[in-house]
Amino acid sequence: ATYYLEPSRTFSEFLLIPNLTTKDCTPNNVDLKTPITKFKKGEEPAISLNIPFSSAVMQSVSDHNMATALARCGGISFIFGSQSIEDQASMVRKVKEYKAGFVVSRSNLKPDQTLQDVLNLKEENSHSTVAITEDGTSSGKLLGIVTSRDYRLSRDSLDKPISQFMTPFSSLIYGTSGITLPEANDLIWEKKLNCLPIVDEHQHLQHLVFRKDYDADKENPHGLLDTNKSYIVGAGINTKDYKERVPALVEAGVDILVIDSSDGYSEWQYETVQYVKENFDVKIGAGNVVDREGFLYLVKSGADFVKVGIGGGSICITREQKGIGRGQASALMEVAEAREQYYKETGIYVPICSDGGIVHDYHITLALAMGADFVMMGRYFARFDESPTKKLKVGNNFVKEFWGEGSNRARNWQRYDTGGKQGLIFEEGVDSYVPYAGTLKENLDKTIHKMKSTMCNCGSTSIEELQQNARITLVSATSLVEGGAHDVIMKENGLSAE
Ligand code: MZP
Repeated sequence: ATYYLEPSRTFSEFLLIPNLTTKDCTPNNVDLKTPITKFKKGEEPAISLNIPFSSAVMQSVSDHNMATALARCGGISFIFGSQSIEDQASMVRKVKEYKAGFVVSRSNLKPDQTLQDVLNLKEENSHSTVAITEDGTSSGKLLGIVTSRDYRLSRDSLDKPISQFMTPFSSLIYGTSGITLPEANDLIWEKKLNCLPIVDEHQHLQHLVFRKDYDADKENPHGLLDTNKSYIVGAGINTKDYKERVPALVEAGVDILVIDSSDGYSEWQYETVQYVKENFDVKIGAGNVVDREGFLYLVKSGADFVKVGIGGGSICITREQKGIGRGQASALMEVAEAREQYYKETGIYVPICSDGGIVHDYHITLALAMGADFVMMGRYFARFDESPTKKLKVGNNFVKEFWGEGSNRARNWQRYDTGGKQGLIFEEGVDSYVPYAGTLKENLDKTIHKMKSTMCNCGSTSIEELQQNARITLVSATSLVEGGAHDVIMKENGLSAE
């Protein structure tokens, strides 16, 4: 055997040491744009993200709703592959066909219809909003709109008349066809509207522009209005049925694939990447690996990015069950070093994704500083309204369900298959709850602000600068205690002053 006698490390064992912060190094000047597909030195990557976030290839995390919400914020979801090919392709299609507003003439909706009727229509037509008009036609007087926010309403709201949930309009502006998004936004402010209906030359409703659409669009180069482009979306595949699954996903418009596996250092992955590269014009990532050898092997197969991490996921029990894996920070540092060497030797930059084990927001910044180009997270996204799972009340707390792909509930045996009997023979993941945390956008904004602020402390206004300049220190167990509140009586512990 070969021995690695240095212990493998996790993110919590490291801290960043501040560098000089110059006056122009402010959070507003920090750019989080990042490549996710390989590119030659001096060239642009085919796909990059505006924020280095991807949501995990998991049933309890990444469906079409999560994918559109995250793409609007500048990140990407990889829609889970542990479902039928048709269902997965249909989710991809929903993201690609997603429209900001719904043309009501097709629906004949009346204000006394229930919220459930409207949500069903919205879902069927891949629209974010439904407009309700007086006579149920697109040229009729606009009474109000129903937006995705309504998903947060309790289940008993679903039978109530739709009129209770509509956002009323103060007025309808005509002649808005061909208008640009910034112009639309100016009108919204000027006329004090909740949103602006965009109509065509026949005064038929095309889109509804909200203030938040404008912000999201500014952040996302794949925005819908002005350009007619669709949101970017990824999908997970496996090394078993890829010859049937990949054509269906490509047909549905997927932008990028990733092979979803707990251990990617295998000939099955090599063959799958080669097959996709030879037969389709679609990007593909591979993984997961935890060392230099695994990384180079997948790069040789033609992978556009490589995913790093075994056993660090919050719901993962692979290390306990099989005794394989590596501390996430150690795995990432070794793979990042191999990537830098490969870049120097060949002039080809292969992005790496740090997958799993992110617990605190600063872990994301650390992962980037250690060489990741983007992170993949499950637990983080599972907590939000947009994840596909049920929100429940347990005791006094709201929670959302979150289960691993290797749990009995997901039964994603292809992710763990090592060429034996088909089916899940033992579990490598658990079924759990995570604390409910609200909407994706509000949480993401906070996380991003923290990251930008940390990057300023480190004197960096881009991920590339952070990777080059970061100074990272290992911390002792006792300095971890020093890092939290200590030697004070916390007020929430029940003591109150007289
Ligand atoms: P986390 O962000 O929740 O810590 O980790 C999410 C990652 O855990 C996923 O992207 C995937 O790589 C991994 N995962 C998913 N299911 C399992 C399992 O059942 C798992 N063991 O390890």
